[in-house]
Amino acid sequence: MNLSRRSFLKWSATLGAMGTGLMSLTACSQNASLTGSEAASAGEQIIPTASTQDCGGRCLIKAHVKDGVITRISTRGAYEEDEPGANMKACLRGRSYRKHLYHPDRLKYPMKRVGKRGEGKFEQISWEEAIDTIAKETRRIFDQYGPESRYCNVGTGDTGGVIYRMGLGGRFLSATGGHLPLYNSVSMGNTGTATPYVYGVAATASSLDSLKDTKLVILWGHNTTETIFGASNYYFRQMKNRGCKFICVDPRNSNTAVAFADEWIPLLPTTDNALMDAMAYVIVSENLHDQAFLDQYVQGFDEEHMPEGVPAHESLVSYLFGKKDGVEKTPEWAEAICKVPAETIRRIAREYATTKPAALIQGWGPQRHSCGERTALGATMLASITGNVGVLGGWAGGYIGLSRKGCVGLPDVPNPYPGAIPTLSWVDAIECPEKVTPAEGLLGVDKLNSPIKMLLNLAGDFIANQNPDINRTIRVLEDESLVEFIVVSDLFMTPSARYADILLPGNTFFERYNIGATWNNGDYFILSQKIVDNYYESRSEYDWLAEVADKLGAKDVFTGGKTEEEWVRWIVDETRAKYPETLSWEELEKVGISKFHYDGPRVAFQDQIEDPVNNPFPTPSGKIELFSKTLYDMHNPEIPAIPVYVPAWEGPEDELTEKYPLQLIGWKTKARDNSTFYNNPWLQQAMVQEVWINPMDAKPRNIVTGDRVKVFNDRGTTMLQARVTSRVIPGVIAAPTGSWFTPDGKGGCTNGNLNVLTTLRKTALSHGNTQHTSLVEISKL
Ligand SMILES: Nc1nc2c(c(=O)[nH]1)N[C@H]1C(S)=C(S)[C@@H](COP(=O)(O)OP(=O)(O)OC[C@H]3O[C@@H](n4cnc5c(=O)[nH]c(N)nc54)[C@H](O)[C@@H]3O)O[C@H]1N2
Ligand SMILES: Nc1nc2c(c(=O)[nH]1)N[C@H]1C(S)=C(S)[C@@H](COP(=O)(O)OP(=O)(O)OC[C@H]3O[C@@H](n4cnc5c(=O)[nH]c(N)nc54)[C@H](O)[C@@H]3O)O[C@H]1N2
Ligand code: SF4
Ligand SMILES: [Mo]
Repeated sequence: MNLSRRSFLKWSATLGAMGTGLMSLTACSQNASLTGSEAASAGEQIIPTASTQDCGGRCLIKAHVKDGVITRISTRGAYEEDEPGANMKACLRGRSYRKHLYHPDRLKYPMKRVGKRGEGKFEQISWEEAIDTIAKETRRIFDQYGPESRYCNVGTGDTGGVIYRMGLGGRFLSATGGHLPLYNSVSMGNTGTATPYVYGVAATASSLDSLKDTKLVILWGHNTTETIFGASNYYFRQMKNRGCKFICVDPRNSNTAVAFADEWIPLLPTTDNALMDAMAYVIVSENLHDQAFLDQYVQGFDEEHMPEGVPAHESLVSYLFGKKDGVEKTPEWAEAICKVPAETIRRIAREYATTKPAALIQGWGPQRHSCGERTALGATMLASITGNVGVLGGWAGGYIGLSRKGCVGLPDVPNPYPGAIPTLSWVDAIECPEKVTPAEGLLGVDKLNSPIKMLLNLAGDFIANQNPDINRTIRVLEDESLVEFIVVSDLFMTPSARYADILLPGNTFFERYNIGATWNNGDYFILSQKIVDNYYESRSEYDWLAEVADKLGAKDVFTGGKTEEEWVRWIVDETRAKYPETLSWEELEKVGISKFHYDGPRVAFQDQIEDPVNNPFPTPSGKIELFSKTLYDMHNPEIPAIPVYVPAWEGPEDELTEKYPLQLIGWKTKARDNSTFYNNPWLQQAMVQEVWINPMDAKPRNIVTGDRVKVFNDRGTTMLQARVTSRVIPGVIAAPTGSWFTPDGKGGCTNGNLNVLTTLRKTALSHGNTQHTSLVEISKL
C-alpha cells in the first residue's frame, strides 16, 4: 500500500463528497496513482523514466523503487495535463512493465544450441565462452565469405530509444569489416518510397498542433487509440471536443472509429484507390476542386498541365472521365469494387472538398499492402485537388517526418561494404542470392558475391514471428549448411530465439540508460534511466558487443572510447548545445521529460505554397507531381504515373479468390508492441487472440463466437478463436498481429500467428512490405 496520508485524505474527501461512501483501499491507491498524487512511502523512491519500445508513444512513467526492486509503476497524473505531450500517460502496456521486467521466464544466462537448429535445445554457457565463440565465428565468416555474408536483421524491440540494439549490431559489423545492411522500413517503406515522386521528399507530415482549426478529419486506416502515433489522441480529443468531425475509413470498426468517428466507412482492403478515384470524380464533376491551386502548383491534373513528351489522355481528369479506357470512375463504378455505397462516396467527397481546411490523415496499415505505394499516393492526390497541401489545418498525405526537433544521434561508424538489400530480401539472400538483383531492389552493387552466412538478431523477433512466410523462413534456417551462425539476444525464449546458435539474455530499459524519443509530435524526449540491476546474468548488447569488438581489434571504433551511459550523457549534452531549451542530465534525472520549444506549428510545404518562386517543390518539374513522368517512364502497370486504382495481387479481384475467398488483415493491438509483451500475463487478460469475422461470412461456415477455427492458404495454417462481429466488413477477416508462432509440426500455428499466411512477395516500386495482403479461407476446427 504505497499511499501517503496526504493522498489518502484527499481521496477519501473526494469520494465522500461524491457520496460514494467508503471504497476499498486498493481502489483508492489505484486512483491516487492515476491522478499523480502519489508520494513516496517510507524508504520508497519514485524515479521518472520511459520505455524504449517501438510503440508509437513515449510516456513518462514513474517507477516506485524500494530496496532495489520496482514495486509499482505509476504515470503522469491528470493535474499535469496542461500542455501537449502531457497526454503521454502510460497505456496498459506501460502499466504492466513490471510483469515484463520480473517475468519468471526471462532469459537468465547465455546459452548455446545443443540440438538441431530450431529444436529449442540449449545449454547454459559462460559469457566468456559466448563472447569467444561470437568473435571466432564473426572473423571466420568474414574471412571465408566477405562482408556481405554478415547481416543484422530487423529488430525494433527498442527502436524507441536513441541508442537501439539493431543499430548497435550494424555498428559492430561495420567496425569489424562491414556487412550487408537493410533499407526500407517494414513499417512504412511503401509510403517512404512513393511520396517523393509527388512532393520530392518523404517527410510530408505536418505537426499535429497545426490541426487546431481543422473542421474535418478523415482518419484513413489510422488507428491511433491503439497505435498512439505520438500525441495524436491528445490533439484529436481536443479537436473532437470543439466540434471537429471525424470520419474513419477502415475495413474494421477500429477502437479509434469507436472513440472518435462520427462515421465509420468500411471498405475492402486494397481497394482504397477506387474510393479515392470516385471521390475525385465527384469533386471534379461538381466543380468542387481548387482549380487555382491546381493551375499554380500541380502537374498532371488536366491535359493543359502535363509534362513534355507524354501522349494525350494521361492526365487525372482524362482518367476520371474515361478518355482512354472508356470507363468513368463514378461512385457506382467504385461501389462495385470497394463496397462503399455510391451515395456515401458522393456525400464524403462533397464534404471533404467543401470543408476548409480538411485533413485526410492516412495511417500505415493501408500501405502495408501489395498496392501500398498506390494507396499512399492516393491520399496525396485528394489533398492536392482540394488545395489542402501547405495550408494550416490541411494535410498533404504520407505520414513521415513529424518531429520538428530531435535528439542528436550517435556518430556513424561507416560501413565499408557498399551494397544494401530491402528488408524482405534476406531470405532470398540466404537461399538464392542470385535472385537478389538490382531489379529486385539490390542497391550499391550489381550482385551479391556471397549468401548471408551470419545473422545477428538483437531485440527482434523477425526470424520466426514478425517476418512474412514463416514456414518458408524456418525451412531455410533449419538447413544448417545455409546460414552458419545465428546470434539472438532477447529477453525471452521467443519463436525467433529458438533458431539461435548462441542465445544471449538482454537487459531491459529499466536496467540501462537511454533516451526515449517520441515518434512524432510529442516534441519532447525522456531520460530512460537505469533503475535496477541487471536481472541474473543479462547484459546490455552494447557491453558484450564491445568485448567481441575488442577481441577483433575494433573496440575503439565500436565504442568511440565511451560506455553506453557515457554516450547517453553525450547525447543529452549535444542536444542541449543544439537546443538550449532542453534539460541537463541532472534535471532530467529528477523530472525525466524535456520539451523542445517552437515558434509555431509546422505545416509541410508551407514555404512551397507561400512563395513558390523561391521554394519550388524538389521534384523534376518543381511542382506537385500528381502525374510523375519518372513513374510513367517505368511503364510498370503496378505503378501508374497517377495514383489510380489497379486491382492488387491477392486482392478481391485476384483469381485466387476462387480458392481463398477471404481477405485477411492484421492490426496492431493495444495489448502488445508487435510481439513484445506477448507473454505478459496482465496483457493476456486484456485481450484474447481471436479472429474477427462478419456474420455473413460466419453463417455459411457454421462459425459462432468462441469456436476454434483454422485460417489457411497455400503458405500455412493458423488456429485461433473466432469472434463473429459486424465490426469487420464481409469478405474480410482480421486478427491482431504479434501472437507467438507455435508450430504444430505440419506448417500450422496453434496460436493465431498471422505470418504463416503472409507472403515475402514485395511491392513493385519500393520492394516493400505487403504483410496485410493475404487471401485465405477459414473453417471450424
Ligand atoms: N499498441 C501498439 N501500438 C503500436 C504498435 C503495436 O504493435 N502495438 N506497433 C507500432 C509500429 S511498429 C507501427 S509500424 C505502427 C503501425 O501503425 P499502422 O500501420 O497504422 O497500424 P495497423 O494496425 O497495421 O493499421 C492501421 C489500420 O489500418 C487498417 N487497414 C488495414 N488494411 C487497410 C486497407 O487496405 N485500407 C484501409 N483504409 N485501412 C486498412 C487496419 O484495420 C487498422 O485499423 O504502430 C505502432 N504502434
Ligand atoms: N503480419 C504482420 N506482420 C508484421 C506487421 C504487420 O502489420 N503484420 N508489422 C511489421 C512491423 S511494422 C514491424 S515494426 C515488425 C516488428 O517486428 P520486430 O522488430 O521483430 O518487433 P517485436 O515483435 O516487437 O520483437 C522485438 C523483440 O525484442 C525483444 N525486446 C524488447 N525489448 C528488448 C530489449 O530491451 N533488449 C532486447 N535484447 N530485446 C528486447 C522482445 O522480447 C521481442 O522478442 O513486425 C512486422 N510484422
Ligand atoms: S508502451 Fe508506448 S504508449 Fe504504452 S506506456 Fe510505453 S511508451 Fe507509452
Ligand atoms: Mo513498425
